[in-house]
Amino acid sequence: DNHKPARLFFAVQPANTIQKQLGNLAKKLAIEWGGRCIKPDNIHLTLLFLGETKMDKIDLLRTAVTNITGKRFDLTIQKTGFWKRNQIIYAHADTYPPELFSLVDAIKNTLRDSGFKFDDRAYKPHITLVRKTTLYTPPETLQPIEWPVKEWLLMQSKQTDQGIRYIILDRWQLH
Ligand code: 2AM
Repeated sequence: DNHKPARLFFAVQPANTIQKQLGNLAKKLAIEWGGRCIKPDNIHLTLLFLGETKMDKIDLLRTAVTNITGKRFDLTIQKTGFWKRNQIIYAHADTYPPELFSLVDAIKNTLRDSGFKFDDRAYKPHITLVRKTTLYTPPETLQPIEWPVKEWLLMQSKQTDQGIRYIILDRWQLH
């Protein structure tokens, strides 16, 4: 159904091994602190949240971003944090490479030029691990996780009987 909006976002996803590692950490933290852990398959780092987008806009969206040339970068995930306001425990890095912010800026600029509307608040990179936690005292000391980022994705968030599922709609390589 082309007129039914889809919940879309751009993101990067780590290899399965890293998803499992972070997924296990999420499970452990949810048991310790309460809340709902993110399933390993759903572990990701959002670049830009678009929200409800009409399916017939997706081709335009793809075309708009296809000429973005981003550079590869490495992330080192070594910490956990807590946002009391939205009740999430997340994993994050001490510092993020400029290539990540350049990619996010390029996506935002391109989409703005193409007339798309999106949340334009400052980008705060984070990997959500647990939702609906009311109290958490970070940080959890992690063995640093090295994540080489080689591609970025357009994803759809779907509500299913088994909970939220993410579907990859398109992917672009970094160089
Ligand atoms: P979150 O994990 O901090 O909730 C899919 O929902 C992805 O888009 C999640 O990574 C989510 O971040 C992110 N996102 C960003 N802005 C959002 C918003 N206004 N509503 C829901 N998800 C949002």
